[in-house]
Amino acid sequence: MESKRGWLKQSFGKRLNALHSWNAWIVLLLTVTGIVLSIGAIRGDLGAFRVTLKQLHIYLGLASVLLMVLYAPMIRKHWRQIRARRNQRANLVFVLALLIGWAASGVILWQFRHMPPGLNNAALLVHDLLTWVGVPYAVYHAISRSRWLKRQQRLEQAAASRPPAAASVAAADIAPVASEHATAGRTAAQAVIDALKELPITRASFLRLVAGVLLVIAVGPAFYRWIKGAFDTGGSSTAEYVANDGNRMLPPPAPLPDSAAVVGGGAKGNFRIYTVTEIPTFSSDTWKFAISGLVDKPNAWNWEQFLQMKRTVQVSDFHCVTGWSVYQCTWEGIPLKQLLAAAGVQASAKYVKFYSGDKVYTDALSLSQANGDDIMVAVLMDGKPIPQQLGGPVRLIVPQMYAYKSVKWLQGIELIEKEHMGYWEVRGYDNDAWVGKSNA
Ligand SMILES: Nc1nc2c(c(=O)[nH]1)N[C@H]1C(S)=C(S)[C@@H](COP(=O)(O)O)O[C@H]1N2
Ligand SMILES: [Mo]
Repeated sequence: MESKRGWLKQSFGKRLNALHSWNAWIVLLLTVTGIVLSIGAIRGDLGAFRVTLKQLHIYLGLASVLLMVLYAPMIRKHWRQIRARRNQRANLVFVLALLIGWAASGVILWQFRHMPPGLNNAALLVHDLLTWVGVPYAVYHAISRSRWLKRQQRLEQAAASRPPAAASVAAADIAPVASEHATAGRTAAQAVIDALKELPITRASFLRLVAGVLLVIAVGPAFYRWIKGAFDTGGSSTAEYVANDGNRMLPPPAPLPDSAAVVGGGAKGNFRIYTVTEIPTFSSDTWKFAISGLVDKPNAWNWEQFLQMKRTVQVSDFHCVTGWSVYQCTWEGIPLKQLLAAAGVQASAKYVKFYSGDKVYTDALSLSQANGDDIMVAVLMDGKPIPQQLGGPVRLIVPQMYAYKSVKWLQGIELIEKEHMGYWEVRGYDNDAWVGKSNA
């Protein structure tokens, strides 16, 4: 309350300046934390840091909302103040649109558990798009409004308003008693010269232009690639992963009729490739799959033996906890239920632990979760062998849970008695990963 009164006691201009610089700092910090969050590398060694960083990013976002709340009662007066400055008005509208868009999509992503996956997907797209546009704009804004550039502009204005000293001295020297005709001629000639001396654009606006062009060159290509991927719902990058698969698994798995016909109609959307290690490469010469632990019949398979197990086909959606989804994937594989039944789960077993061939990533389900009908040890997607980027040759699919449960490069299943916390769960993700189930 005290500080609120203090805030209102300040002059309008002072408050405006304070909001402006707070906003600048918070946008800068949001940019840095946001960009670091989007870097794949921090999924590895810095995994736990990632969860903390996301929390920090959310707090900063809330601070940005608070600034907008403080600014709201001032907006009318501010708008009137800058009535004559079209650039400033345009800047204000643009910046407010950016901040509101970031905040609205950010709140959805923050509260993803209470939101339908489709909305999360849209929010992530908007959040990313605004970042691609807004961050270069903020950099441009910072450069073009920098003190240094402002000083350049002032110097130029001062120079322009000064009389051309050299020219008048010269005129006085050469023609101390000029005829009227000569004076008129001289004035006309000087006007031509003066016009030639006038720069078509000022130095300051030239520097602004250079900064703008450099920024477009710097981010343009990456932005274009992002746009192409983000708005392509036909899974073109998925097709690319299939075409460039580094795994050598022979023979390739022969798809069942439903799989070959792609009964789901083809996955809608693109997967983002996530890994906490280098992407591993597998060959059927050495690849093995095993189920062990508290089971009556532990078993290990090589690729050829593994392919002899009975498979089924299912169509399901795939949701990542960071907001993106891929819809209607046609998966073919061995239902986990079937594997568990064949292995003979012992009464003491309570959890099913999954091991990735990357030797780092693990996750687990309770036995009752693991017996869900749609949980699959998948070998094909949309009729094609799962490529290494997407977790092939074999990955787990748990459609109704966030995809951090869907272990890529699955090679081991172990029945255990005590609960196991997976890679991301240890680093702060919720062990309860049901999609859309809100748990406050
Ligand atoms: N081995 C392994 N499995 C993993 C992950 C991983 O990093 N390593 N990431 C998980 C997460 S968080 C998601 S969203 C999905 C991503 O699958 P994709 O890379 O095929 O899109 O894989 C899950 N399984
Ligand atoms: Mo994820």
